[in-house]
Parts: sequence; structure tokens; C-alpha cells
Amino acid sequence: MSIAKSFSLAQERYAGLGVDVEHALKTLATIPISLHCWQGDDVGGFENAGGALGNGLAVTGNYPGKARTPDELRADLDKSLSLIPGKHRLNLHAFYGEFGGKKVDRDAIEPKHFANWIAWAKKNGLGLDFNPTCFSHPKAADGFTLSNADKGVRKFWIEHCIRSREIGAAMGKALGKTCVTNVWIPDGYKDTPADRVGPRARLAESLDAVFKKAISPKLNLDAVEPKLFGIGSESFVVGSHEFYMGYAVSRKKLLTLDAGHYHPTEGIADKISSVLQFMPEILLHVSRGVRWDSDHVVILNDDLLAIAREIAVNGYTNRVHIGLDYFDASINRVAAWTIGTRNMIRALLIALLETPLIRTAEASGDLTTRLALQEEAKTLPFGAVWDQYCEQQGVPVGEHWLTEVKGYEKTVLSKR
Ligand code: RNT
Ligand code: ZN
Repeated sequence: MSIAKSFSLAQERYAGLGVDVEHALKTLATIPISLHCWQGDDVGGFENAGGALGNGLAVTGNYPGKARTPDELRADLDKSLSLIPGKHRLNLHAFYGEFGGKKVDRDAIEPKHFANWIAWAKKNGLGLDFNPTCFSHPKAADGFTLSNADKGVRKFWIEHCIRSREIGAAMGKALGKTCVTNVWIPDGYKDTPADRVGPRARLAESLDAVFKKAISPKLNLDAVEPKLFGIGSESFVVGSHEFYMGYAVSRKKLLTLDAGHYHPTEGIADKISSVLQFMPEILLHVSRGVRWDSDHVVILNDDLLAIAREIAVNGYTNRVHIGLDYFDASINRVAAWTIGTRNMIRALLIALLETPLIRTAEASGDLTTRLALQEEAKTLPFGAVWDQYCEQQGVPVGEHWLTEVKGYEKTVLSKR
């Protein structure tokens, strides 16, 4: 059956449930997803080729064809973006700057080091997001950055973060699309600390220094990312959820909710409507933790659907910035980006197609009907709508994107 025919039958089915499919597709096309550049090279960065990944971040696998240069990374992104429906964003880390073979330390980075990324984003109509890189560096070797007991080390990371915000603002200005600059630091202890206060007081003070200069929110928004634990920081993480929740509310910053940063049975979907009572906007790092914060490729599971539903059904699309954060080096990296991003968009579509009758049932106290409709919704023909959307947006329908990736692997990746 043709895609158009299946779509029209699906549309009829949804109309019967009070759902306007065309409207859902129009809304979907306005929601950008920020692809994380670091899936393309296993969180390596380009500043000191061959440097080991540190500070609790672990990427497993050695699938061939990893991007070794900014040009290769951009080519891989071009390929993946050509298989993903809609207009999106790229999320860059500071150590992906282009330093022309010179040693430019983190406290000396400038917008000019990202000129090629900005030009590339402009050419492709993409927005950019940014992150200071407070890991994989000698000054982070003891596991502490902004909360380090050594004043000189703190100063170094403060300067790095200040410069990162300025780079974010330069990106926002050049592209006419607001950049979100997200601060995540690894700081914490493997074993039980004797003093939990000192590091947290120092972190609050350092962050205040980082954010001292006002930057127009049209150009750059600041976000802070909490975490429960990491490899090597199992017993104590300075920037915990409560720490950053308090910080974001009191300093009017965005809170970043990473799906892998909580207890394994604790999802972030339920947090969205809670924190948005007290702050205007948040950033998401959509990820998939398998047993721990393992950053697996995002799949279309209940957790993802729950996140998408909170955004779509509550009309939060303007208040929730959606970014991805996972890294798998055991499969084709272009496919990893494509699978995760298509899933995020597909989950949003399914959520946008949710029948308003479920809420009506709840509002009238008919919880039997609520459950019945929630379950019936699971087999509604959203696949036909998704195929139509891909076709409309000029990207491969169904599994045909994989043929493209296999071809790219053969002609490009395997030659690296
Ligand atoms: C680490 C955080 C952080 C990083 C990236 C690379 O636990 O999730 O967001 O994954 O900045
Ligand atoms: Zn994250």
C-alpha cells in the first residue's frame, strides 16, 4: 500500500479520536533536537589527539570509521542529518574547537576557534549549543574542577566557563538562534567524604563568578547539569540534583535533566512539570541508562515516550530544550546518531497524536476509561503518520535510511 494511502486511513482513524494529524505534523516540524557532536568520535575532541577520556566518562567499543578531524565529523553529521526529518541543532563541546595545530589551553579559547562550526551551521540552517569541557585535562586529574580546593585550579576552570558562555553568545549572534551553554563538571569522590560542605560552597562561589557578566538571553542561555553519581564519584557528587535545583531557581538558570543521572528506576519525565513550576525553561539530555548511567543509544521505549508526552501534551515545546547525550562506539556512529534522533522525533510525534479523550476521562473521574484508552493508544497507526512525515520532509522512509549509512560506511568510513 502506498505511503499516502496508509496515511489517509490513519488520519481518518485519528480524526475519530479527536486528533488533528496535520496539526500534529506542523507542530512536530517546529521542534528542534540538539544532536550531540560527541557521539561521532567517542567524546574525543580535537585539541590533543589521542588524549584519554577521563573523569568518569566511559565509551566502550571500537567500531571502525570514527571521525578524526572536524571536517570528518561535519561530513558524518551531514550524512546523519540528511536521514533525519526536520531542522535541528548541533551541541558542541569546547574541546571540538579548531586550533590550527597550536596548543590553545581551555582558559584561552575564543569564538574564532569555532568559526568553521558556525559557518557550517549557518550554511545548513542549524542552531548551535555549547558546553565548557571540564574533563579530560591535567587540571581535572584529581577529579575536581570548579570546586577544587586549589584557588588557581578553580580560577582556570572559571575562566574556561566564562569564555564558553562568550562563545555561546557569539554562536547565538552569528546564527540568529539562541545558544544554550550547559555546564557539567565531574567533581566528586569515589569514597565517603569527610567534608561535603567545602566543595559545594566553592562550587556555588565559582558558578557565581562564571555567570557574573550578564549576557542577553536572546544570544545565550546558561544551564547547569546535576548528577547522582559517576564512575569514580560513586559516593559524592558536588553538583547533585538538590544543589543545582537550588542554584538554578535562585540564580534564574536553566536546569539540565539528564535521563541517566538518577537512580536507575527514577525517570526524568515526572520531573519536567515539577521543575517548570519554578523556572521558565529547562534543558534535557535524553539518554538511556542500562543498569547505570551507561549512555546507550536512545530507543523508542516507555521512558522516552513518557518524556515526549510531558513536552508535547503540556505545550512545553518552547520551554524545554531537547538535547541528546549518549555515546556508543560498538556500532556505526552515524547510525547511532540517526537511530537516537529519529526515535526522539518519533516519540514526540506519538505524543502529539495522543487523543484528548484520555485527559477528558481523567478529568471526569473515569479512570477505567483513562487506562483503557492509554492501552488502545499503543496500537494506533502512528507508523503510517511517521512514514508520511519522513516522506514530506524528504528523508528516507522506514529502514531505507540504513542503506544510505551502509553505503557511506563502504565509501567513506571504511577508508579512514
Ligand atoms: C556526564 C554528563 C555530560 C556529558 C557530556 C559529554 O555525565 O551527562 O552531559 O555526557 O557533557
Ligand atoms: Zn548529560
